[in-house]
Amino acid sequence: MSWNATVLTLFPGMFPGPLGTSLAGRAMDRGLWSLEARDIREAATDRHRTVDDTPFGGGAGMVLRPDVVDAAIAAAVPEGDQRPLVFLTPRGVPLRQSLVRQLAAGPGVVALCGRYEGVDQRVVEARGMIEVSIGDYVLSGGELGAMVLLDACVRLIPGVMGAAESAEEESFSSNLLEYPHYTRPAEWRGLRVPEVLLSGHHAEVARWRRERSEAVTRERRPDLLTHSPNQDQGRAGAP
Ligand code: 6GU
Repeated sequence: MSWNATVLTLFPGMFPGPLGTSLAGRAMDRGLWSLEARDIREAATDRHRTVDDTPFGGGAGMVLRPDVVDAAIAAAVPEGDQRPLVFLTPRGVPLRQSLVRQLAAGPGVVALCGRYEGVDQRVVEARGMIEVSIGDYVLSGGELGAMVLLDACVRLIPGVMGAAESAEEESFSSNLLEYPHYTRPAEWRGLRVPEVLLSGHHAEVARWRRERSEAVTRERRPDLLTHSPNQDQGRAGAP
């Protein structure tokens, strides 16, 4: 019973891409998760294999047709599949670690990558998709967003990370950014590592790190200090 990702995309050749290397790639080789990229175009029915059309109401760009997207999902996802369907789009809710934790704890994910101007909203709603964005900038498609989402989930699958890289202390477990890190040499180009880190006083080290975390969070991400931890991004339509 491993964690399974299905990606629906017009560019299946982009996968696994970076997910086939490093931590995620090794975890895939060990059978801890799997990735299947499916070409949305295979669900087109006309002889030109059309997947998109012009937007009702006018405007630039093209919109993926609901019938084609629905057929692509039906072909890729077995009846009764329990995996949530995530649509990667710049108009989605911002991806947060709370949603990553929920998804990583489940059976996997089906990720729909938008291209062109978007996807007909009727199939997004009919399929109960969670619309997710990875940040406040515009990408040319959802594929890189899907890779970001999958990387974030895969590293939380039990057995993927060693004890060494355990997720306990990291940024967004605590709603604080991480403290700065240092290693040898203790002096480099005349720059000393903060002395407290060389002191061997574990309580003092912990206090210093906490203080540095709070300071950098106030400076760079004051918004993180105003929410409570574990804000939820539940499944659309779920109780
Ligand atoms: Cl998920 N897709 C696209 N196309 N642009 C984005 C995004 C996703 N997240 C932020 N910008």
